[in-house]
Amino acid sequence: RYEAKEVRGRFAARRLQFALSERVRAGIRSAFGEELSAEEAVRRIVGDVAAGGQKALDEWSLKLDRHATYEVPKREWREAYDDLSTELREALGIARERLEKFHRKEPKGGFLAATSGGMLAQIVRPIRRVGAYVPGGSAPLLSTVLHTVVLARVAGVQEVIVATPPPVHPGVMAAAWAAGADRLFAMGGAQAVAALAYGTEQVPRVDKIVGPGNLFVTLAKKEVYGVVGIDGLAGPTETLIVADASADPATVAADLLAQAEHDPAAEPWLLSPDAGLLDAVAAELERQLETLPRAEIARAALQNGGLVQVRDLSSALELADLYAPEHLCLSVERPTDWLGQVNNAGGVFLGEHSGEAIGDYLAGPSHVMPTSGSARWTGALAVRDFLKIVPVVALSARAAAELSALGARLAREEELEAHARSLERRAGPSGA
Ligand code: HSO
Ligand code: ZN
Repeated sequence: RYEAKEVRGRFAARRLQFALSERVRAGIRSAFGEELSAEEAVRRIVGDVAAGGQKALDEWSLKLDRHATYEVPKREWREAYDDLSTELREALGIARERLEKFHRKEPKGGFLAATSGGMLAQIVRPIRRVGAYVPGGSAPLLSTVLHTVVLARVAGVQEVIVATPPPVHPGVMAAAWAAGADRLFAMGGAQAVAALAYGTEQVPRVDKIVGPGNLFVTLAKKEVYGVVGIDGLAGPTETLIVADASADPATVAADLLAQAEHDPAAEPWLLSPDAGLLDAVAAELERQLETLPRAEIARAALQNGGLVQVRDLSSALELADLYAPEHLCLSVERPTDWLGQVNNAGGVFLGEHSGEAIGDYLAGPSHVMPTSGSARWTGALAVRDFLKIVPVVALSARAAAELSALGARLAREEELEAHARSLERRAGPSGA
């Protein structure tokens, strides 16, 4: 329980952090035989796989995941899909359709501007081969397969490769089938990211890696950026709920716990001007935790977030903007009225009906959203993340003549004589 002034500084200073738990520290010690930072451990794994290919990938996988890597043949995905209950197949199918429908609405065209001076255009091309990382350690996030692969498919990516830690949960295979992925590799962690970035004898090298992951996956994405593209760096998940007296405390508590159960490092926050609501939610949290299977994780996560008493909704929105949450949920009387005040959020969930957990599965937008304050400069995963914008220049002789003389002036000011001469060859009868 906090006052607004107690969290303001924290919200403003927040950034992606790579804090190591004692468990992870011990894991590194036993795998490397020495005390290493996570960054150094990841650098070694990535370097090894870059140089050693498949053999290095398998060795690191055996050492860290206690499983060899393998490719799951498509036949097995289909079997896994066929083995699902009719109800589950229906849910997957509708989730896929709704993702597709939503993301097809995204603009993905270029433009063409024809003038007497010729033609200028932007053409848009899909990235050729993409790797989607799907976390598997803490929970088999089969929805994440849909929430990455479907967008790549809508963008027109030629080949979509899914990587997920071994052993692969059948639900993840089934989701790969439902989403229409091309290949599925049982490989996880930094070694999987390195394999996707550099390629191995079995894993083809991709052009961009998307999707969330743990500390090692995230550090590896940072390490291979430049060799391949990445969508961003994901930290622990987070939700910030702004609620007023009209909110149902049990629903608010349930929403906070839904996010909290992801990760002991998750951050669930509730901001409200209503002290009564904060008390009621606190009581509800305790009550609901009693029967939650992942209560231990959720309890730890609740320590990272908190219930914050604010002066009014306007100051709640201001604090929310400072925090730049992955999910911003407005459980207030007239939620739409506040949308104009929102600048920094991965996704916005308006009103009590728009539960964030619905967004996790089948509202429509991808649930891959910016965390750790990166909503200040980037948005949720979109079809655009799988597209490249390529400008095209096609000038007429007349336009070239006009522009070249001007260009030559600028080139000489930059002390680039070869540029000036190249320009002047096109500068018309008086120029050349
Ligand atoms: N809330 C997660 C996504 C997810 N939840 C997948 C359940 N499954 C992303 O913030
Ligand atoms: Zn979730």
